Amino acid sequence: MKFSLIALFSASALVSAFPVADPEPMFDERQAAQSISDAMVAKGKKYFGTCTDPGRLSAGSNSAIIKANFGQVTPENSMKWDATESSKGTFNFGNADQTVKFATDNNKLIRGHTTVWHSQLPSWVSSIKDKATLTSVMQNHINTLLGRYKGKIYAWDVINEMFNEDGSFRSSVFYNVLGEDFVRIAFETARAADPAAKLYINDYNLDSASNAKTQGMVRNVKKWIAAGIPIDGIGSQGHLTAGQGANAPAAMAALCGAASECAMTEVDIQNAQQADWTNVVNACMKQTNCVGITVWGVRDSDSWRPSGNPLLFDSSYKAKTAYNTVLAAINAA
Ligand code: 9MR
Repeated sequence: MKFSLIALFSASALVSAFPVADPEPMFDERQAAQSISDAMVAKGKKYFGTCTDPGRLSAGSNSAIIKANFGQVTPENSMKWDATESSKGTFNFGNADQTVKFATDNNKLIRGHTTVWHSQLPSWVSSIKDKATLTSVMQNHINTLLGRYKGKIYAWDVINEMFNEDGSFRSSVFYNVLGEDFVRIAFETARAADPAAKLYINDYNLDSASNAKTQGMVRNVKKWIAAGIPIDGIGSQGHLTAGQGANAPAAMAALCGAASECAMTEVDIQNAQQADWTNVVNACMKQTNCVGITVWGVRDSDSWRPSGNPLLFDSSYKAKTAYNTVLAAINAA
């Protein structure tokens, strides 16, 4: 008796010394009624996805929500150059491996993001001045990333954000040292490294068909594909603000007409009206070669730009009206 009282006391002392987090809400309370990814697949699309990474996966209800409601993940930061090869030839795949493991364990498609990008690029790369060095550095980086996950990645964003707003080529170490040829080098290397992966060129502000940037993307991708460069798809990131969804269907029609497939890759909508979400869904549903939509995060408060609550789940991980609007638009398509 004495012993068990002590045990009881020590157990409660332990509890108060190390308070455990409040139990998570019941599954039914926080989950939306139907998976938007299953709804997409039922309509012939491949997925509805979100970005994530280990820090998110181990926090709150993110894993549970991704498992239940999404069918694809994009590593938000863990596959970027600064995360994977911060010094030349020394690779770090800790977080990327964990994200890939979560996705494959849970049957989620993966969009690899991203190999050639001017941002989050270590200075040892951006300071390279000669063609031969930069070519071999790009080839080694692409080979190492695509090789490591060969056969596990549905699509790679091989090149990210290479256009200016006027449709010309952005000044970056890649363009400045190699000229337009960096596009060929990147895609040919990627194709050889993982022949099964769909190879994408990805960008933002492709949200209206009349944007010079959208037109520059369309014109150049058609030209590159005609020249034999192995580009499979165009990704439109879709970082939108209220009202912009209205232009999405025509923009996707233009982009999807330039490559064998297309996708909306990083969607978030600040201060969205419900019509914006409906329009975004329709923009993909109306193009037979649009394979899927990815939102850039699970809950509003974890967004890279949380103001204007741009995502589908609120800060308490509850599915928002936006989630149900998306679901209804998919089911109605
Ligand atoms: O969401 C990402 C954020 O956590 C990073 O700090 C940021 C750094 O540039 O990148 C964000 O993701 C970007 C994506 O990789 C490419 N398109 C724009 C996204 C939002 O900035």
